[in-house]
This record gives sequence, C-alpha cells and structure tokens, in this order.
Amino acid sequence: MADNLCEYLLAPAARTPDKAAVVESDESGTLTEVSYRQLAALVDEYTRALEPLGLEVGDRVVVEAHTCATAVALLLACARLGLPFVPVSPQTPDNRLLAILRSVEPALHARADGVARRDLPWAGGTASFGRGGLTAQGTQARRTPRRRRALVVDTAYIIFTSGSTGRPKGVVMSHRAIVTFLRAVIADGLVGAADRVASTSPLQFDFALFGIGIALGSGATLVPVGREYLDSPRRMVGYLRDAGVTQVHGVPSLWRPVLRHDPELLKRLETVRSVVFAGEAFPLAELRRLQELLAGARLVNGYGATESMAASFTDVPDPLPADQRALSIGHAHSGAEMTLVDPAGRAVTRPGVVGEIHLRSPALFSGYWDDPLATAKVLVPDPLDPRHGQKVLRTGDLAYLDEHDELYFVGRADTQVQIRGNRVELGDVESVLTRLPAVASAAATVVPRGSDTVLMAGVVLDDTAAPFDEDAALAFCAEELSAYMRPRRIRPLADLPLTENGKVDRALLARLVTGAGHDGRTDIDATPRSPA
Ligand code: HFR
Repeated sequence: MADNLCEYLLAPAARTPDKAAVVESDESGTLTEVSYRQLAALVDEYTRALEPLGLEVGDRVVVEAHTCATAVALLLACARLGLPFVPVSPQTPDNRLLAILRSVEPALHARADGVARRDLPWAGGTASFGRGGLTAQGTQARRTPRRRRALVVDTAYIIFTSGSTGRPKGVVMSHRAIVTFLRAVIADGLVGAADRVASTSPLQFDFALFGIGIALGSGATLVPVGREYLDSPRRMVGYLRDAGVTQVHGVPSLWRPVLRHDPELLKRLETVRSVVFAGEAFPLAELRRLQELLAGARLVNGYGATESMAASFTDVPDPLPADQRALSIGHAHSGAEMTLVDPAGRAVTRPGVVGEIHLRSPALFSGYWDDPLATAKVLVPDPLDPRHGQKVLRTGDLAYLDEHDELYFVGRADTQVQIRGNRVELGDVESVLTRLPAVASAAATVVPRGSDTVLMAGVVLDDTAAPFDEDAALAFCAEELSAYMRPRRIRPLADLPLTENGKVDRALLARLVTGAGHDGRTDIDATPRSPA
C-alpha cells in the first residue's frame, strides 16, 4: 500500500533506478554512491533475512547505527514487514539503551557492522547487518502469526525523546502519519529530485529520519555527514563541497564552530542552495552571519516536535532586518494548522498575545509507548470544540501572532523562567550577550539558590578575543536589560554544552556556570558580582 513508509520511499526506484539514493564515504574516505536500485536490492535482502525469524507485525526492532545506506535499507525492510523500528545511535549510553530495550522489549536488537557490541544484561535476539547481509542470533522460534498484514495505522517507528523530565518517552509514529507528513512537506516545495540533502543529526533524532524521508520521498539523494566530519570546520565544508550538497539539514549548533573559527570557508559552499535548521531557535546574530556568508542561500526555520515530526517551515527573510528580534515559525505545512490557545482554553487571535500552540494535523503521533497518562496530557480534545472528538497536539510551546497572522516562538511553557515574578525570555538575555564584541555565542539559564532562582550565563569568545572581562559584560547587561533579566554571573566557556541531539544543554550549563565542584558547593554562594 502506497502509504507504507517503505513503499513510499522506494517508489523512485521504479522511476529512476540508477539515480543515487545515498552518497556516503567508505572507510578510506572515498565518496561512494548507492543507487535506488541497489538500495531496493538491499531492502529485499534484509527482508528475506528477517522473514524466517518468526517476527510478527508489531514486533519491534532496535536499530543501532549511524545514518548510512545499510541502516536506511534496514529501516525500510522493517517498515515493509510492519516491524516498528527504534533507531538509536552508537553514542547512546549503555544505561539509556538498556532503558529503551526494557521499555520496547524488541524481538531484535540489530547492530550495524562496525558498531561495537555492548555487554548488556539483556537476553533478546540480536543481529548484525552490513553490505554482506543480515545475520541474526538468538531470536525465538517461529510462532503462528496473529496478525498477517501491516496496515497504514500500524507503527512505522518509535523515537525516544530525551524527555527533559524523568524516564524517556517513546513517540509512536504510524505509517499513515509519517507518509502524510512527508508528502505534504515535499508538496510544499522544500526539496526537489535534483537536490542532494545533507543530514547531520544522529539516527536517534528524528531530524535524521526527516532527511531520509524527504530525500528519498522526493527522489533526491541523501548525503549523511558522519560525526568525524562535523568536528572540524574544514572537514565539514570540504565534505559538503566534495559531495555537491545542495541542501543542508542541522541544528543551529552545527554552524557554530565554522562561524567562530573559519567563517570564510562558508563562501566555498557554492552548491548549497538551502539550509533547513530545527530543534531550537537559531540565535539571530549567528544567523545573520550565516546568511551573509552563504550569500543567496534559502534559510528555512523548521519548527516542530517529534510528536508530529515537525509543524512548519518558514523562510528566513533575506536580509534579516536589523531590528528583528525573533524568528517567525510562520504557518503549519499544508494539511495542518497551528492555533494559539490561552490558559482558559480560548483561541488567541489578537496579535502580540502569547498562547500555547496546538497542532491539528493528520500526521500526529499515535501516543507515547506504554504511557497512556503522558499521552492524554498532549493528545487532547480540541479546546476550541471538544465535541468532535478529534484529538489535537498540545505542544507545550508558547508563541504569539504578529499583525500578518504569522507565529513567533517565545519558549516552552514548562521552562518559562520566572525571576521574582517576571517572565524572562532566555533568548532575550542571550541576544544582548552576543552583542558584546568578544562574544561568539551565549546561553543563559536559571539556577535555584535557596528559595530564589538566579539567572546565570555562559559565553563563548571569538578566537581573537582578549581575556573575558566579566565586570564589563555585567555593566553592559545593566545598561541593556531590566534588573530582573540581568545575569548574576557571566562565565566564559570553551564551548556551549550540547545534548546528544546537538541542542544547548541548559541543565549542564547551570552546573558549568555555577562551577559546581565535587562537593556540590558552587561559587555562586560567594558575594554576588552583578552591580546593584
Ligand atoms: C523545535 C521539539 C524534526 C525534523 C523536530 C524536522 C524538523 C523538526 C524536527 C526536531 C525536534 N525554533 N524551538 C524552532 N522533531 Br523541521 O527538536 N524535536 S523535539 O521533539 O526534540 O523538540 C521542541 O523543540 C519543540 O517543542 C520546541 O520547543 C523546540 N523547537 N524547533 C524549533 C524549536 C524554536 N525552529
């Protein structure tokens, strides 16, 4: 059925079999192409290897791999057989992988060739897979299947989000949801068959699945960029250039090293015609520099959550107006709609009024794996008319409308920072800090201090910067920010701390800027530095 994820993504194999589906570098660093025909042959081979293992529609398969042709082929083979895949990256720590294994109880944990075997107290079936095929060990004997056919309402994949609070939540996405979403985004013109789409996120982040989905769904070419190419600006730009990449996907932190250490390199990316960034707001000072250096490239602000993969794709104005202080997240992709709802459940339609984004869409997730309570909190009756029974996604994100009916992201409802009763936008504090001459990037966070919460900030300096003068920085903040928004301390950092998916890790930042030592005492207990 066309709405099966595998059938949808392999469709180009019939039309353009010899076109490159995936371009990747082999161990010697040589770029190799895998055509749609070759990818389809790999999917057939893995399907034949999986069928005799006694797996049934709905049985999960954990796939541990980097984004590469064989991993894509295994994801598609699972999708063809109605086996939900659960992608994890080799960097996933043992205890987190164990928590995922214990939660989804997979029939198989498949590891890509080259990924180290882990010694985990887990007794399920395992497999290894690569160009030579898939070999399984220890799967249970064939049992009489209760379900024979994979339907579009069945689960295509389960992505575990880092879940800011407590245990990781498994976002369950059906074939129908993800295929409907990909079709809409491709129809909206984000990518075309002539594109070569670079994917830079780890496989357990659905930004990686997004790259696979829109590249193959549009008959374009996927260019996964390995971690070894992302650490050095020269290697990253060289790889994107050699592979003839036309569209680059990545979180804002992808661009931070090259913007800081070697910005002129970006002028060599003549083939890059568009950049899609997602995951968190792109700091405007850095975005302006990226826009200047990638002259003429289309910059797209992709907004959304794993629970619907994404919601909107909004072009950054070129040039970004100097007085613009926030990026628009525009309108939902075709076939979906974002509305703002106030705390009383009423629609917010007046410009400038903050409300919580609710997403109506056929591409919503099925629920959190094995967690009906968490599901009920976000898949809610439509607050604007609960009678029709159709659920909407309560995103937990706050935004306001401008006079052109465009949405502007303000922050997360659960990380709304209140300092002495005032709502603080960390982004506003960070954008003031990036105006300091020596500061390349900045991040702010709050740290509890007794009954109070104190605002703290970390800054990353330009290579050319003189030693950081905290007092001068604090004095600048005193001129630019109202008292309750001034950071108590501003600490220089080598780099902004990042989560596994490349977003700024504010919990780690809090520990770094308070210099919490082993004894847990922090130097914040010393006399406060910011001027009265
Ligand atoms: C997110 C969600 C995947 C593929 C997301 C393509 C796109 C988007 C995704 C990635 C993600 N400006 N805040 C933004 N699934 Br396009 O980050 N998913 S998530 O579930 O891990 O996190 C949350 O991240 C959202 O609820 C927002 O709070 C925040 N966020 N994009 C943006 C953003 C600001 N563009």
